[in-house]
Amino acid sequence: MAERTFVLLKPDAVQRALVGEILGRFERRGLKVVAMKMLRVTRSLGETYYAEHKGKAFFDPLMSYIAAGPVVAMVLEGEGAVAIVRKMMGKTNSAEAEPGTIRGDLALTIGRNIIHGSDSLESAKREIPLFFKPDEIHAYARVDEAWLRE
Ligand code: D4T
Repeated sequence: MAERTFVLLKPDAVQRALVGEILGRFERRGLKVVAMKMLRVTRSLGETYYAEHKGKAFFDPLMSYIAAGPVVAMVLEGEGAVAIVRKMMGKTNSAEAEPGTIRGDLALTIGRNIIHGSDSLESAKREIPLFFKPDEIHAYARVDEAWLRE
């Protein structure tokens, strides 16, 4: 069954011009982009999004990092999308991420790990509405193929 996952390309991914590189990996794998936008994460959105980490030592640096510049948010669709994206990203701590993964190839530290992807279907269901209204998500099957062929 096709499922949807939430992916956020963090400010350093955008600033380092890695959006195309990362997006290309997901597209080549066969995942469909069904929603995408560039935005700034406000303090209030950041606190809601990372609510589970409030009170931890890394929370304030994490807030500054996520709000430091524009991010690219997206919803990816495909069979097993949640687990596949997590596997493609590699470990949260980029220093331990395997070569071949996004973090293992493109990032060095846990504090600048360039990307987020939902860790479960439940997380995806919580995160997607924080960033997208229902009418901003475009079911791939609804694309008018006749029009594209002309
Ligand atoms: P995100 O949410 O960025 O995809 O990360 P993960 O889902 O892989 O990991 P997480 O929730 O445990 O961490 C959220 C975010 O906080 C940063 N972080 C985390 C940090 O700077 N220092 C730390 O010790 C931890 C645990 C990195 C990711």
